[in-house]
Amino acid sequence: MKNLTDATAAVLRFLSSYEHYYILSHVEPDGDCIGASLALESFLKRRGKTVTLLNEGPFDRPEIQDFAPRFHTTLPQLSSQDTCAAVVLDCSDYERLGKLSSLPERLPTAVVDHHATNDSGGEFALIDPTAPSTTVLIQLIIEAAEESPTPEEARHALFGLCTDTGYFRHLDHGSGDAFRFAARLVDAGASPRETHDAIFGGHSRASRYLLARWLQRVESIAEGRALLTYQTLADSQEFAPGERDTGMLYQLLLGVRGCSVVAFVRQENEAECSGSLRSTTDFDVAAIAQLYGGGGHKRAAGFLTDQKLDEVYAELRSIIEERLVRFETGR
Ligand SMILES: [Mn+2]
Repeated sequence: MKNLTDATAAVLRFLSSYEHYYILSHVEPDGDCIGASLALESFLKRRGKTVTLLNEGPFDRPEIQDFAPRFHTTLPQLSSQDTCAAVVLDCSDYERLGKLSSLPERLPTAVVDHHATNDSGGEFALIDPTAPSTTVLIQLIIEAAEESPTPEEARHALFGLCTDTGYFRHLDHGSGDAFRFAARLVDAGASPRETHDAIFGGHSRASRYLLARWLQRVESIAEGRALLTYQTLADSQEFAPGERDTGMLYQLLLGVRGCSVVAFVRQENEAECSGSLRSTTDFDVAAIAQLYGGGGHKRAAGFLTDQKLDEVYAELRSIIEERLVRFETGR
């Protein structure tokens, strides 16, 4: 990670300067932005501040659903604007705040983030694309105040760190920092076992049957180097209320010997299909998502299209097959 001493001190100064803080984070929240929001809320409160947590939602992911009642989903009425400020977490640009995106423009704002595409400058920006999670940056702020996180803060921070690193599975050589941050959180009262259960447990039985359906349909292309599957509208109706553990699908399929690319197409409604792609090599799935107006990262990308399910599935199959051959022969 970068040397963040000055940026951390500046944000800490910002967090001392106002009475009330609005903490905002990206739509479709995940464990990192929720964990970062909750850890920061606790830290500010014990320093005598008041806090409003904001996130548009939806709180679809099972591991964060219990926290949903603590978040306001719509713009608050600002009363004493002079003593209020905003902190935007885990969010590469304000558009990703959804309906709440106008709030930071009306208030003094600090930004804490680890997205490479975040170009927010400003005096109060703590941004490090090499940080494994936003919660690690919140931890830095707490530790810079010469305080240890409370057990509650440590739990929320480890929850975020484990979410964004896939419980450390996505970390590669040179990621010792993540473990040093984690070690201090465990010393401060967080439990790796409870964190694992919180992130990976709690699924409905129907979600396991849906997983079985996806697995039964898996099709192998390019001699098993890519695996494809899909979900129809009828599946969604059969396995309502539709909790989807696609993370487990990717993990199971990418764990198949020889497989390095996974594609999943889902019929969202009568008019639209979504596609999700994962890769474990330099094979660029974002470039494929972009063909459908989507995007993402080289190894994880997605898109939404108005093409029919069988159409987009067949098309995706031949695009992946063709590109995999080109990728492997280096042409
Ligand atoms: Mn994050």
